Amino acid sequence: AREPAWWRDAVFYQVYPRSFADSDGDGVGDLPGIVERLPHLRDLGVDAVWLSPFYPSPMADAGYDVADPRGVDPVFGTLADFDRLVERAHGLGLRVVIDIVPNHTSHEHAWFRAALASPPGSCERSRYLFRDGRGPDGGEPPNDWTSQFGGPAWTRVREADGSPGQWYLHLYAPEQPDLNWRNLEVRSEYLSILRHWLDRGVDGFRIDVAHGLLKAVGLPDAGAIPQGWEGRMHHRLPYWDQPEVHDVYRGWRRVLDEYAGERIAVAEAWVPNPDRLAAYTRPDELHQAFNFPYLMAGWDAERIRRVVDASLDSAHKVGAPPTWVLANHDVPRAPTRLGGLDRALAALLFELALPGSVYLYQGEELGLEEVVDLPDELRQDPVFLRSGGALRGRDGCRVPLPWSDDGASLGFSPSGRSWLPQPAGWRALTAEAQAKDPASTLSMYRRALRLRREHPALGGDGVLTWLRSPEGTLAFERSPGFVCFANLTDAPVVVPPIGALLESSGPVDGAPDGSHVLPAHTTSWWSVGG
Ligand code: TEU
Repeated sequence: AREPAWWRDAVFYQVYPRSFADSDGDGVGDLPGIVERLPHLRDLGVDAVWLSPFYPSPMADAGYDVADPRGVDPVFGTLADFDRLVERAHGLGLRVVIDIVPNHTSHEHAWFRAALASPPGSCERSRYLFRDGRGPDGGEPPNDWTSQFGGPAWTRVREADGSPGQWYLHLYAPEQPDLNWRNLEVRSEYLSILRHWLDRGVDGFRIDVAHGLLKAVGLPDAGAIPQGWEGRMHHRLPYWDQPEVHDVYRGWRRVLDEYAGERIAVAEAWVPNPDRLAAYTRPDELHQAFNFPYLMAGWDAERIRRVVDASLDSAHKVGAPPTWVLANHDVPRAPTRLGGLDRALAALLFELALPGSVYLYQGEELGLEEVVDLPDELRQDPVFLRSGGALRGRDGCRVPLPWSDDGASLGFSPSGRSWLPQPAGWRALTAEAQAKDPASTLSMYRRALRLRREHPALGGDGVLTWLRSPEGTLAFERSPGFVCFANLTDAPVVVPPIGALLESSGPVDGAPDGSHVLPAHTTSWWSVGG
């Protein structure tokens, strides 16, 4: 039988460059720092690294405001550093996926500067979404859309003569003007950007805000927005998930397929409806989409089971591998979000046993919690800054990693500097300390990833069979000979004598009759039959 393509069951590890490892002592992580720490990823046992943006940027949104999509920001290093990173990663058997940000550019991108310097109606303006305002003198925004970071999604510019002029759309910060994907120059520019990085050897792309590129014709008002993730399940906002966005990805897929070695793309699409999400992964579009419905399911047996079933069903319909994700640089760290490290580790073992592909976020292998007590004056996230502090924002999951006992920044930087302070408790959680302790979170991750790679039932993106299990628990079987049993309740449960214990996120006690007791909030893996 043919081996399944590498990405169908791959484990990806997200590196957030500014917080991973610093090589030059400025307190901000960089590409040479990542190169030095690649052996950590090899030892962890992941298949691929996904790098968040490292492009030249004024950093209004931590680099998701890209001023030059073909370069490397000096704070992160040089293009030569990037080439070395790809070469070294490949040498260690790790693939490299990079972030691509097509929904918007930085306001300092050459195109946006040209748009500001050009008159309404010009070709330069038509690469973005400039519109006249409503109301007397055009003083009101063109429609009712709001920014994801709060406030109107429109900012008014001054025209060349100094008079108040048109408005431009920004679904995120004002420093992130949205591109006009009905402009053919925008489309060909991004194909050229893809080729630029494919030619440098990257194995794929993570597409930022993949569901946002196309806006409904005429930019109609959004009206009342249904509340909550579930509420938007059957609703379509005029700026998210427009059907025409799929044409863009058909074009991208043709470019990816021109390159040898299965280059892939994964959509960051916050689409609550599993079928509409899976549409991004039809055979002639992207390879994967982040499974945010799974992330949003929390730690609830019924909800998780429903999401798993819906995800597998939608994925199988389009022939794509499902993905599973518990953490990234935008959401509170899993132990905090789910209500404890025990739950986060149980959730991790659960997702690693599911068919398909898994995305990990740096620091989850160390069991890091959300840092909730960062001083306000150090916070940099526009979510925090633009809400005047009302929202805490995403800095708490972006604190630099603790590597060793070395210096004030726990091995993060040779100077001991760190752009955000690390909690004192992280001294006990360094990668170095955990590597020596078989009972540590890191050791469990390593064992689990090795087992996932070696166990014949755990590869591929095949099927699972649910087993009957007590309320508040989830049990499934994968063939040949593997059972995953998760206890999501607050009390221990008895697992019948099903086989030999392979791994567990908590201590499992055996009883004389061959059954086992699984503590609250624990997942275990079993070898059965044969
Ligand atoms: O995020 C897209 C997104 O919509 C959310 O995850 C966003 O972070 C949240 O709504 C804010 O409250 C992507 C990136 O992952 C994120 O870091 C960027 O800020 C955003 O796009 C804009 O590029």
